[in-house]
This record gives sequence, structure tokens and C-alpha cells, in this order.
Amino acid sequence: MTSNRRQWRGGGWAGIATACVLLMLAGCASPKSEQITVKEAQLAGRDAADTISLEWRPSSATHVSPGTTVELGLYAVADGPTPVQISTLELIFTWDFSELQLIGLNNSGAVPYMISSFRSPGGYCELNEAIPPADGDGQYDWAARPWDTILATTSGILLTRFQFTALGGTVLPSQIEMLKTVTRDQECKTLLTSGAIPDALGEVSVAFLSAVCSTDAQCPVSSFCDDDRQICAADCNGNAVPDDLEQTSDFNGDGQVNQADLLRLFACLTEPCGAASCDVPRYTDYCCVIVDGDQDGDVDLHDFARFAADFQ
Ligand SMILES: [Ca+2]
Ligand SMILES: [Ca+2]
Ligand SMILES: [Ca+2]
Ligand SMILES: [Ca+2]
Repeated sequence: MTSNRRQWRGGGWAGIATACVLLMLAGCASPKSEQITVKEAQLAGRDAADTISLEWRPSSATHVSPGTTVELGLYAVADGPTPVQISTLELIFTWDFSELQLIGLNNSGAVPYMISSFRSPGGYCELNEAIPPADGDGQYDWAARPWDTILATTSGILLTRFQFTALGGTVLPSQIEMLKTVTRDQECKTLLTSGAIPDALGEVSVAFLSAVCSTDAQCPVSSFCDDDRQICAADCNGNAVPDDLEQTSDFNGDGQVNQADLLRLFACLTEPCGAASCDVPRYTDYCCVIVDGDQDGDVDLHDFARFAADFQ
């Protein structure tokens, strides 16, 4: 954000506002989702009719108590009306290992397979440092038996279930994300093959798990257990008031609404939710909760306008 700060200096309020609008339009404030759309797949020269998207589908509640294990079904879904053969899959995924522990896989009820497991450590891109991976990123491999023709349908077929245990309460829902690419010492890709087609991957998805709390000790740093709501409430300004319930533009609680608070707002900017609230907040840093003035799950120009009215 250094270069942005440079723009604001001496620019006056109009200059700051202009910089903000430009930043929003440039879309530089929030990480772009790893998902790609069918349209993008088409632009890349592929036909949606022969691609397969991957979906997480929780097979149990996604709002749980600490210690509860949640299963996330991994489904292969044909993007067009015609079933599409799935031959192999190498899936890269990430999760917050401070909030969730990956326990393993449950292959019961899944379509027939030759391989359905985490790749042994030391393999492609070294994502699996252990089985199961424990450090927030990993790779799952799946392969059909050579004598089978496994078809992904529009309603989806189950490849396996990932099992996660909630380690404590969460402030924001914890993300379990499939990635199309990730860069380590090299660029690593999620690969899905369909017969002779080497790249038949459509969209990938992200799932969210939340955990309630009963004690402060179950909550992450700069948050506490709000007993009434049984949620870990962010308190990043340390005033013992849940940040999501504070209606203030003095985000850091120093008694002034000034450039320090503006910098916080800029650091939290996201794409707008649209007309309605986001189901899941677009910011991943729970210290952004206080900046989301209208509590709709984004930090956008509406929040900026509220802040601007209070700016000193
Ligand atoms: Ca790893
Ligand atoms: Ca607070
Ligand atoms: Ca302040
Ligand atoms: Ca908002």
C-alpha cells in the first residue's frame, strides 16, 4: 500500500476520494477468486460442454462446535448437459490450519476408483509434507480404474469426502479452497483429464465452515467469546465491545478519525456484495469487521461514504 499512501499525501480530501475510486475500479483491493467462469473457459478455447467443474458439498452441518468433524464431499460435475468422462484428477487445495485440522478422507459411497488419496510426501510441488497434509495446503489424487468409464453428470458424482475438525471457535467462516494454480518453487496446477483430453477442468469452488465458542480460550487472538451469540467476536481495537456491533469510524479507537483509520479502510477494501448482503464476508481478515460499517459483508464505497462523513 506504500504507493497508494504516496498518492494521498498532500492531495487533500478530493485527492484521497479520487484515489479510492480508482483503486476500487482497478479491483486491486481484494484477491481475485480462484474460480473461473464457464465464459472464461470458453474464451480459453474450451467448450463448457466437455469440461468438468469441482464442487465442495458439505455432508453435515457447516456451523459446528470445536472438536466436531465435518465432511466435505468432493463432487465432479459436468458443465454441459452431456455426461463427461473423468479419468484423473490432481487437486490442489488450501485451508486455514490454525482453525481446521484435516483428518483424512472417507471414500465410502464414492464412485469406483483406482486411486483416491493424498499423494505421498515428496511428490508434485511438495504440497503434501505429511499424510494427511497439516500445514494448510495439499494435493489430492484420484484416478479411475482403466477398465471403467466414470462419467461426471450435471448433478455431480462423489469422488471422496474430506474430513476436517474444527480446532476452536471462528470469527469469520473458515475457507477451504480449491486452487487452479499455486506457485511454490514452480507453478503447480490442478489437473483434470477426460479420456484423451489433458485439461477438462471447468470451475473450482470454495467451502466455508464456522465453529461456535463457549469460552474465550476457544477464540483466536483479538477476539473473545460473545456468550449471547456463542460466536467469537472480533475486538481488534481492544475495547471489549464486539467490533461488528460498533458504529464508529474511529477504527483503531484512538479518539480520532484520521488517516490511520483511512489506511485501515483501504487495507480492507473488497468488491461490493451487490444488492444484498454477502452470505460470507468478502474480507478474510476479521479485523476488517469494524470497517464494514453497514455490516453487509463487504468494504465498499458505501462503507467509504460513511467513513468520509466522519473524517476529521
Ligand atoms: Ca502442505
Ligand atoms: Ca471492539
Ligand atoms: Ca482512529
Ligand atoms: Ca459493507
